Amino acid sequence: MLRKTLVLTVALAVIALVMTSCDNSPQQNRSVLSIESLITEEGFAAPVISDVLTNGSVFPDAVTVVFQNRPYSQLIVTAPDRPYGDFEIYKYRVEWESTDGSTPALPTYEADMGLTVPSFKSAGASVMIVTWENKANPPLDALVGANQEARMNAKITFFGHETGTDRETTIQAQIGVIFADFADPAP
Ligand SMILES: [Ca+2]
Repeated sequence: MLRKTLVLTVALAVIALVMTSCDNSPQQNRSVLSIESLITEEGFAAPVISDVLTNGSVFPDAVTVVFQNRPYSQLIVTAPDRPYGDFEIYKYRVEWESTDGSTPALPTYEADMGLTVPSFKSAGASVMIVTWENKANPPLDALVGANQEARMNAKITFFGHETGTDRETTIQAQIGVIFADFADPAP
């Protein structure tokens, strides 16, 4: 009887150990990066209203992303002045998917960025998702002067690492974009 109990206890201990290791932080970082908000330049959640030509000029479109860096576990206590635990975002990639069923997706765009998200804090940046080249070339240039719109989904992947490690961490967000030659504001 005693023996059975002992075996059961050992088995439970093994399960607990396995669960603990599964529960370890993603990629063994001590912090977890999450996206607090992703909004348009006008301050809306979505979609991005992208005018392909505005008063005769082509302008790129950006979104504002805010990241949050919180410790993975309540048990982890890092001194605020310790660099380890901060996140550095150094690159992002925009991949497009057509959602109107006819317009071909824009080419993938990648750019450098430099944003530090301190431990226990939030930090934001403006990132360009639609470039001047995108609007000056097919399929978007065909929308100039046309009474037509194109809809796409921008999947944005941010690349970063926790300070003190080379381990790459990625985090994704997406936002819908409507392209058209919208009415221009008064110049
Ligand atoms: Ca316009």
